[in-house]
Amino acid sequence: MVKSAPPPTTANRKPSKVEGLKENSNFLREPVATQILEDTTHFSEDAVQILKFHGSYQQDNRDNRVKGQEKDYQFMLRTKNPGGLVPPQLYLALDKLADDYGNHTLRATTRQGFQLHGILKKNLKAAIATIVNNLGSTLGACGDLNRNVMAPPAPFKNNPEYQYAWEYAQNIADLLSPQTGAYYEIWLDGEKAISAEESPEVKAARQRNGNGTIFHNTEEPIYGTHYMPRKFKVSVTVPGDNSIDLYSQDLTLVVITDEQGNLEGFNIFAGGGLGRTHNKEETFARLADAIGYVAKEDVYDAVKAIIATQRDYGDRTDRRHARLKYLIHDWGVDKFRAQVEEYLGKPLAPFKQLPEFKYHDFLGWHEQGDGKLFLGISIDNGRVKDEGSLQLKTAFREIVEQFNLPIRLTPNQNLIFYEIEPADKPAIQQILDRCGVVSDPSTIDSLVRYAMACPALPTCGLAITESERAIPGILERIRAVLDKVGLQNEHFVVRMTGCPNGCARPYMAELGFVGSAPESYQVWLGGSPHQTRLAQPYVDRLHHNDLESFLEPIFVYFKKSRTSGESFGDFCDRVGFDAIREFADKYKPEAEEAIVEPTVKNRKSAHRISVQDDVYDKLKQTAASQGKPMSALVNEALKIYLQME
Ligand code: SRM
Ligand code: SF4
Repeated sequence: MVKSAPPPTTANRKPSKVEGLKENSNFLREPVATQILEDTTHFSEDAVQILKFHGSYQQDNRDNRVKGQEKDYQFMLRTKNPGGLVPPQLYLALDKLADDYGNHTLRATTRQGFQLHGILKKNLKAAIATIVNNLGSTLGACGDLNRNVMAPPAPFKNNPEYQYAWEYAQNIADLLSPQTGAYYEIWLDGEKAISAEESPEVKAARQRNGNGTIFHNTEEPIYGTHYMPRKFKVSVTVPGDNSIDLYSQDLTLVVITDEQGNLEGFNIFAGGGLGRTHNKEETFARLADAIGYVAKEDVYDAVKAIIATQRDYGDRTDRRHARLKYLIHDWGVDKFRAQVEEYLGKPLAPFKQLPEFKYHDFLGWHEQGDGKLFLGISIDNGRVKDEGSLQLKTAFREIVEQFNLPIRLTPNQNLIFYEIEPADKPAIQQILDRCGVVSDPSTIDSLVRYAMACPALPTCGLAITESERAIPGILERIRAVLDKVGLQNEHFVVRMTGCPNGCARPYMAELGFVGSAPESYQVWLGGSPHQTRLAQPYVDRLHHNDLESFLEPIFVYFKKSRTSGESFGDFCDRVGFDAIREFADKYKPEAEEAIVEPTVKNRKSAHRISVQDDVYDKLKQTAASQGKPMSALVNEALKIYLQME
């Protein structure tokens, strides 16, 4: 085995444990190759770190934890789908795997991939082999390397910029794909699956040595023995389209074309990232900076130069300080650019002017520009399942089976079917209607439409609070408060995560909830409706029971003091937190129909109704479990009692 030289950043300091595991893994083979053969329910801690590079996380069902008993071990598998592309054959294979080995659901992710949850160790090999044999891959979906490359999911066939974004998302994914044979040896007994041919340009670029960007005589010319210091996230987009949340990425390329639509080159943004740790100021969410422009001929070398800069100078001693954002923060943009230019062997050109970036979700029926149609469907928090009258999983399977349609997953956990013959629209619509799936986005509550939540409990080992399971109730309650204060049609971007890692990008939301203690969230305000500004933390711990009393004054202030058409996030950013706090402190709810308080509490308002303590406690408990405000429950109950309905 040829090892690359130790990275310069670890020359005088102790590298983190994972660096040693990577070095000793023989390019991601061990200890996974040995332990997958063992008849056990789980891998060792060391193997788990290497398993991530193969696209799988060891988890346990946290709902089933029992003190003194072995955890209910299971595995999450994540697919890598550049630009969100899921061919029909792969979709059907994933749908079946979810039933055969998983928890009967598929989870569309915030980076345009799919996750399967609940797979047992004994079925892991069969599951990965099935994915690879059906045109998919999980290689590099997790781990310290380039993750899924994102691109706007809209299939605009008459807009060359969008086509270039897809093409380059795929090519950069290929360029930075790990080259080790470990994946095929372990999961496919050494058989290399048939996959789409790489572009010759990409192949040549991988081997080309630009001033030290690659290692020679090793299985991994770009990554070397130690791979990256940490995960690395890339997106490719078009001017004005922020569907991929570009400011949160390590690296974003923006397609620049001439007036005839011919590709000229790319603007480069770098240094975005969201993961942080509560109470550790040295960790923070950061927006990407504009770095420069590169002509299309040099784009692969520029990407390699950026990768080499982070690979060689990123912090390998402290994993909390290892992302590219910290390197750029510590160095400043100029020093970073200079190092990239050294690897590239030439200067980057100045950044080209861009229009304002806007968020698009592409939901509903649309023309795709060549006579065919595409259809974007909203999936609540990305969870594809059959439940009650909503048979989402069945609907998607039937559509793919009958019409053989390719899919693009969106960065907002939704899905787009495309290449639809107009003549097939009625039959597809019929399947959706029968399965209770909404295709007209205007009928979805916009709070729900633009919201996202990460999986959190019960699968995520890092979750502090609920997220995916809690957000439907939270959104209903936010809607109720908006209705109450007279903001009936208002909507804004709400995002929630069960911990500060930021998987549903809450720090870019107008209202972000970040799990901070059991049943409590840090609340972030002031992001923009198009995710171009970072929100800021407003309170550190809001117990979910206090949601209404917390939001009401802020919404009332927003209603009274907003400028015409101003969004909630823009308002919070403009007036500032001091003003919001001052208003909230002085706020007294206007005459309410019924506010229920325990008898011992204050009775100033003429409209308050007192109840006994035990009734109050029970009411509070029921309201929390049903995710409803107490006043709504009281109203419902009283109306029945008074025979008003
Ligand atoms: Fe994430 C770790 C889920 C997008 C930042 N993320 C995790 C793990 C694997 C938990 C773990 O390490 O044990 C979560 C698995 C939960 C589960 O039960 O499935 C997890 N992350 C997800 C997904 C599924 C959330 C979703 O709602 O869709 C997303 C999968 C994307 C994909 O297909 O590749 C996902 N994660 C993100 C994003 C958003 C993005 O990439 O656009 C971020 C913030 C952006 C960033 O990276 O800065 C994100 N995830 C993290 C971090 C913090 C990284 C950091 O720099 O500090 C962790 C923890 C870690 O790496 O140590 C993490
Ligand atoms: Fe888990 Fe935290 Fe990511 Fe949510 S944000 S999936 S709780 S790591």
